[in-house]
Amino acid sequence: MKKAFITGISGQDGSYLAEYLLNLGYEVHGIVRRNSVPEHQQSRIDFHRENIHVYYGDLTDASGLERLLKKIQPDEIYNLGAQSHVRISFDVPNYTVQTNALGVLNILEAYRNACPEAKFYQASSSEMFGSSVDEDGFQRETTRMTPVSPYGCSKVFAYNLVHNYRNAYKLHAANGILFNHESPRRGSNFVTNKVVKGAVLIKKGLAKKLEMGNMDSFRDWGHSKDYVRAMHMIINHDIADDFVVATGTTHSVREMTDYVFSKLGLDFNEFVVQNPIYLRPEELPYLRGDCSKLKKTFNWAPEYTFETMMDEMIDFWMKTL
Ligand code: G4F
Repeated sequence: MKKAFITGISGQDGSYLAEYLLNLGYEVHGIVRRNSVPEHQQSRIDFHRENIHVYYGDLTDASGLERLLKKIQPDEIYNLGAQSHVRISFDVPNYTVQTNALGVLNILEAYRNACPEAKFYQASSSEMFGSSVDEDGFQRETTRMTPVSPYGCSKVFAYNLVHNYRNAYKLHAANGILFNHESPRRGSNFVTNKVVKGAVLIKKGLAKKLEMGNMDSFRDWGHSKDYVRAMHMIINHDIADDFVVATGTTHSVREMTDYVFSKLGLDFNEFVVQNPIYLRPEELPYLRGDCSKLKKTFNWAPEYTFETMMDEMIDFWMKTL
């Protein structure tokens, strides 16, 4: 039985990855941060609580990470833990860098000292590309990285550290460069789930308006379930390498909002208002990923389309609220 260790196990991706690996017969271990409301801490993994080994841990706590990795001796380490909200990274830049950049240094050191035979996956992000787009309108593994947020800068630092540890210490450390990925489990302060939840509240007469930030940026939105399959392929590749995971299609926030409200028989123009608190000091205007390398290497293809993913989220909130 293979053993996996997941940081960020209680997040959207961590919970889907834990389920995916349990179904493959893995023994799954993961860390959660201490939270003053314990009920909020593990809600996404409650269903599997009896099958998952959960420990308190934090990427900023180097000695705790090393102690756990020495004890567990995992075959695969997935580093999905992060301060993952881009706008909030402008409010808490120091914390974001401590967790997303120096936290990766901590877990790479723990990995090198405790279980160097294991394989390592780093959750890298399309936010690293920032304002760079290739001439054909895509971002890919070779696109220049010019991040435009403390979050993006922290992820570039971590991405480069993974290269350095791979080369310097001959570790099997890989980067998945994931474009935006969503699901009903997405935090409702990220734009897709915020829009779906807000529109359903309006549809049910429980809210009158929805406050948003910039509606003119474009994102390449895929489904988290499709992307955790890619993570498992990437970590298990013979060679530790870097792969873009994306759908290759892009939509503006405005188009996405229009799709959701229209599905519910509403005109978003009547309900959506801009509130400057949701604007970012610097915006990343356009993302569209080219994942040819991933497709060619693993024959990976997403099962969800933009529409089936958004429909699943609408169904979820219609049933939940
Ligand atoms: O949903 P978002 O907050 O995602 P963002 O900033 O693209 O980051 C996500 O994807 C990255 C991959 O590229 C991940 F690395 C990262 O961890 C995270 O998962 O915002 C998407 C777009 C932005 O342009 C934002 O300005 O939606 C725009 N937006 C407009 N109104 C809003 C809102 N975003 C949020 N969160 N809330 C709004 O009210």
